[in-house]
Amino acid sequence: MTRLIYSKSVRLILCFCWTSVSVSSQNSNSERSKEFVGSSFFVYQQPDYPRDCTEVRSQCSTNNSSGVYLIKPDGYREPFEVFCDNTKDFSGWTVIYRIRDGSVLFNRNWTDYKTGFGFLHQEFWIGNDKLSFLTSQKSYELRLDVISDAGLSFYVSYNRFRVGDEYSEYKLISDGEWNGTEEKINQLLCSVDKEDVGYISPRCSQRCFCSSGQYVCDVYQCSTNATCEERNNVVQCYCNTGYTGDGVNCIAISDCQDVYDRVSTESGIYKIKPTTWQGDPFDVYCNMTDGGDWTVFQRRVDGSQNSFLYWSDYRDGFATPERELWLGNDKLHSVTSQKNYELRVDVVDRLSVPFYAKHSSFSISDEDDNFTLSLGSYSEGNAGDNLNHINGQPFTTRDRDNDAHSGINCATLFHPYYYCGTPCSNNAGWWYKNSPCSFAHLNSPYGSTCLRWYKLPGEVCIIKYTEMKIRPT
Ligand SMILES: *[C@@H]1O[C@H](CO)[C@@H](O)[C@H](O)[C@H]1NC(C)=O
Ligand SMILES: *[C@@H]1O[C@H](CO)[C@@H](O)[C@H](O)[C@H]1NC(C)=O
Ligand SMILES: *[C@@H]1O[C@H](CO)[C@@H](O)[C@H](O)[C@H]1NC(C)=O
Ligand SMILES: *[C@@H]1O[C@H](CO)[C@@H](O)[C@H](O)[C@H]1NC(C)=O
Ligand SMILES: *[C@@H]1O[C@H](CO)[C@@H](O)[C@H](O)[C@H]1NC(C)=O
Ligand SMILES: *[C@@H]1O[C@H](CO)[C@@H](O)[C@H](O)[C@H]1NC(C)=O
Ligand SMILES: *[C@@H]1O[C@H](CO)[C@@H](O)[C@H](O)[C@H]1NC(C)=O
Ligand SMILES: [Ca+2]
Repeated sequence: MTRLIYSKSVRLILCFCWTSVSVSSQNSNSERSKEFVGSSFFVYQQPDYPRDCTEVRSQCSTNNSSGVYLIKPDGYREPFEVFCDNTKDFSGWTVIYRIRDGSVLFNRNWTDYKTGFGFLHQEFWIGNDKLSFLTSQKSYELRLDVISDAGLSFYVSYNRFRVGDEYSEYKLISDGEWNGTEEKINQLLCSVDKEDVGYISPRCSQRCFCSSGQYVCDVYQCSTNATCEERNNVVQCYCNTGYTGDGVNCIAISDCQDVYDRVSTESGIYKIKPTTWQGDPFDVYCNMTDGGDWTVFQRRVDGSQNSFLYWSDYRDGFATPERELWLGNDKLHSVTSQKNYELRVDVVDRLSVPFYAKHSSFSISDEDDNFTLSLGSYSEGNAGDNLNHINGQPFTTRDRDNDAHSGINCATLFHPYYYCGTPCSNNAGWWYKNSPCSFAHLNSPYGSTCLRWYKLPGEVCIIKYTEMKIRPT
């Protein structure tokens, strides 16, 4: 930790010290000055006003002294007077502000700051409107000179300085860097500005704040899972998507329990990154009812998504988290390999009567093991246990028959006189066994009698809605 002390006595002295801020065009070989290279100094371009003090200096002047000159920045309606400082750094500085003796009041309203006030030879503010036009022309360097009457004299410079227009409320626009003495400007702000203002340096290397008149800095470093950037005008470390924290410490959001605990208790779509997941964070729907924490991996609502799909589709997932979805067996495996999860299945019949079933544990193995289902016992609900039958079964799709039904692929099995007298085909990926392939067919075609939960009391023939989700126990 670096501790820099700026004593209160210096703060008082600052009130009487001499400060000025000036801007200078960084590129003295600008297009415009090149026009004059090789010109005779008899050329006198009266209507062509210099656009800043750098141009004043390069316009064949016979007198290079500091003083008041007329300039007219691009786009500004008329020329106006500025004070050009030609004493420092080989000159060309346009002075935008000076405080010297307290003769001019600086506590003023917006309009005054917009138009400018004071006297160019004494104390003044050039005016935000002029400053905006002036600094929009080229790349400008800002230099702040401070001389205390104790003899302390220093300056800080900023290598790209620009002020926006009135619509932006004259926002300070800059992607530049303070040169070397960044500390100094902050010490100043600490002295004259309000206390306890946190400040993070542009590259997120330091965090500083004012504490009882002392300027204190900490080492500040982004987590490897965070990025230093500006959001809503605030530069700091921000955790990458899929992580949460203050930017210095970021922890992965590994499932909807982490979302509930650290991000939000609202149901919706969130990015998660299970600890064993090598890829980018991915979207899941978190259902925060029934105590929260539920990571949804299957839902049917309207048949908008065809689910008669292939091994790779079921492996990678399909459809959209907010409507119909299959999260994907790879992702489901990576989520369920982190903690112990329980399962909840919701089934709504065609008369809109809701049923549910819970199992005490749920996980699936990886692709090498064909996403085999490991299910705990039926623990709660009113929909009945239709899943224990398929516990321990690998996953089957139309193109990968891993079921226990010899000679038949349950994923494509046709039932001529099946439930409710209407023929249908399973036509879905699932953990099938043998005869019957399964008592639950939650991925089968929407609207057909094959989309089914066998032991559902009441109206069994058509299911309107299903959702399968897990949460840590
Ligand atoms: C004014 O400054 C320019 C650029 O530094 C220099 O070439 C010129 O000789 C100076 N003129 C006088 C009168 O000092
Ligand atoms: C330069 O201008 C200043 C005031 O603008 C004047 O006092 C000074 O005499 C001038 N010098 C020359 C060499 O013209
Ligand atoms: C701003 O202050 C000036 C005096 O400094 C005054 O004339 C002017 O009316 C004020 N404008 C507003 C909008 O308050
Ligand atoms: C900072 O100032 C020094 C000396 O004035 C200069 O050599 C250096 O290039 C400057 N660095 C930046 C980033 O402006
Ligand atoms: C960043 O995330 C990875 C993967 O989640 C994790 O292994 C690592 O420890 C994290 N780094 C830090 C500094 O937290
Ligand atoms: C969330 O889960 C509840 C049951 O816990 C279910 O009734 C509801 O339909 C689900 N909501 C969404 C939007 O998935
Ligand atoms: C996975 O299924 C394939 C055929 O789809 C089979 O060849 C392979 O042996 C199965 N793997 C395991 C571990 O059962
Ligand atoms: Ca088979």
